[in-house]
Amino acid sequence: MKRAPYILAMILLFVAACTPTQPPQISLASAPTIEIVSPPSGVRVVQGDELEIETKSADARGVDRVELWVDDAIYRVDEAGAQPNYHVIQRWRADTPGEHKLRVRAFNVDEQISQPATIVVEVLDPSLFTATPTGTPTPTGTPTMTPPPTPTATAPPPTATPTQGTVVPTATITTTLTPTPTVGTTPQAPTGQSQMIYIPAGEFLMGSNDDHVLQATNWCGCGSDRFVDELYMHKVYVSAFYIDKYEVTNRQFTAFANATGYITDAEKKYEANTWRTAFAPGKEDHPVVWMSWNDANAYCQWAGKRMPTEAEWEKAARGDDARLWPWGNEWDSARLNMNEGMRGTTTKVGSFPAGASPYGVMDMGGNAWEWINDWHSFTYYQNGADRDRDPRGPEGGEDRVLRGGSFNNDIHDVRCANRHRGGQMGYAPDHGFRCAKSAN
Ligand SMILES: [Ca+2]
Ligand SMILES: [Ca+2]
Repeated sequence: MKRAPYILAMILLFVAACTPTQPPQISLASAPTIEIVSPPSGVRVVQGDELEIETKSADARGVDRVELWVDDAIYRVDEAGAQPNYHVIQRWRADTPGEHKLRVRAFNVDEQISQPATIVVEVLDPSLFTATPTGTPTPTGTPTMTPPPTPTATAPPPTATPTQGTVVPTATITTTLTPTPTVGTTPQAPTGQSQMIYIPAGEFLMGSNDDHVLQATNWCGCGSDRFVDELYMHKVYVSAFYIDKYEVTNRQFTAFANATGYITDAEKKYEANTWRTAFAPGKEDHPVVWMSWNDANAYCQWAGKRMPTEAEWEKAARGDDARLWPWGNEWDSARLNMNEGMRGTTTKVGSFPAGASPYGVMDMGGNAWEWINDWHSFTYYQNGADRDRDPRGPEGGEDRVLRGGSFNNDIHDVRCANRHRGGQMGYAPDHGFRCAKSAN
């Protein structure tokens, strides 16, 4: 039977000749894209400075994460959480003088990888700038070296504008002083006012146990590194506080912007998309999105409130029985706005009363991600000395926390215990917030 392989080969050749070859661009075109918006390649920084690397990535199926590589070693990874368009500002400390190659690449939810975007950064020895003038020209003679780009991350976060003093008293806060759950009641559409819900003092179970993390990892089909920051479940005492019943809406943010002239981080960067472009007619009572942590902080201060701590947010979302989602432990995608609903956008706040938390707080799962006051740390649940009583997060960090998932996200992202993170100047089409207030 020597002829059989020969005949088979002829058939294959014939089929190959008749079948048009697939152009390789097909697979490339379906991969995510990424670009480095700033700094430009060739930028010079002084050793010890932090450099901000701003990237934009896109993929129709959702960008899953962005990796920053420095000189062929991975430096950091940012979770995008299935964003069609992901904007992130990563920071790199320039500790070693010389030329460094910085590369970023994006992964989509199907683990397809973008072509990397690369820049070269020159890190300058600080002694060049501290040396006493000797009258001789500096070796390089480039006067542009002296003012290195100062990372704006070290600038203090914008505080409420000077008009705050006159504005605050007019902020309308109707506080619902009902400590009893209001589950199942028809949500009252906010009309520029902000209802708050009282969360009584007491302990609750914060974080996840190993089973929860394993379950989330299985749903996700990803690595458990995405969930290990939820470990371990621990008892936390939280003093009484109020939290907004709804995410802050376009209507409310408009009142703030009109009263103060506040410009969001996305607007400062002349983004094509901002909260204003997302605010289509009819979306007055949708959560305001494209928000950065700074934007959320400025609004909450203006409203005479503050951002919630991570412990406050999680307690308001899941009560004291360690449930997975605000309504309980039975998955039901009809109880919230997440990606199984295929909406691709926000919904009016309070549209899912069956998804209310035990205290009656709305949209704690899905709709918009919510910025949290605290810095993010992977180990804070494990090693914070004061974590068990009104924890306020680590003293500092690179990222702030986001909670709750959005219309873009999956079953594992919208769990009450899920923690997400982002630089405080970063924003995205599904990043919003709500405010809180201490009860005393
Ligand atoms: Ca939400
Ligand atoms: Ca997470």
